[in-house]
Amino acid sequence: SSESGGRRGALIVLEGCDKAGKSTQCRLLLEALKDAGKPCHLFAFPDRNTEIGKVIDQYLKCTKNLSDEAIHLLFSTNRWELVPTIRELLLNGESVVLDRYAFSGVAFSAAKGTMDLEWCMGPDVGLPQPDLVFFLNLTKEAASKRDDFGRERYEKTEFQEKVKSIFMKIQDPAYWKVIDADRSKEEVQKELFQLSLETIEKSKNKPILKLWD
Ligand code: NYM
Ligand code: MG
Repeated sequence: SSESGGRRGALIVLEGCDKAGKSTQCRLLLEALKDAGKPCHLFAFPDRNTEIGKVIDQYLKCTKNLSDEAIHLLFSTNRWELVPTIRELLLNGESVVLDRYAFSGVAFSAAKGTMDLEWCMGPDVGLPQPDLVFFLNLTKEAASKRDDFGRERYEKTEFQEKVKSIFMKIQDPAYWKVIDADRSKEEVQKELFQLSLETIEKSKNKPILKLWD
């Protein structure tokens, strides 16, 4: 189908701090959409299976050190390497659900305080713009009741607070929806599913826009 005329799928992103329940909700959302007869695919960023993804995995596990700039660019490249696949699916009428995207890229990097926001956004300018971003918002109190952080880089309460404040700064009301993630997983799932169905309907005849362009 053509870029402007065809009936495309929707690009739906789940974002949030660590422990917000993104991966669980992504899985549940995919199942629900499939059960509703909506063709869809799930990808997670970072995609740790590619060559670049393997380097990112080592960095996150602290078995490899890289400069803040270098790892930032690798996270972005890890998205760009999947763009042809994502575009093809969307133009083929299939929806794509992403567990994290460029917003995590900017929020986690800018929270370090060594790179400014604009610089962080640069490499991701022009990525396919999501039709909907769910920001799974967990209060500090609710977060503290969940399982402890793992041992990966960035998994510290104080750092996560900085990350959250940057997420709030870069949100665009055109596609950003804050979801109360303090509720049960069933309640959250129901809301994500309903909003996703609406977005899939509304996006069908819209062109794919470019992020931060
Ligand atoms: N992360 C994720 C970044 O720092 N930049 C990015 O561009 C992306 C996509 O990687 N703490 C961080 C956020 C997480 C970590 O993500 C691993 P996950 O979803 O736990 O695999
Ligand atoms: Mg994690």
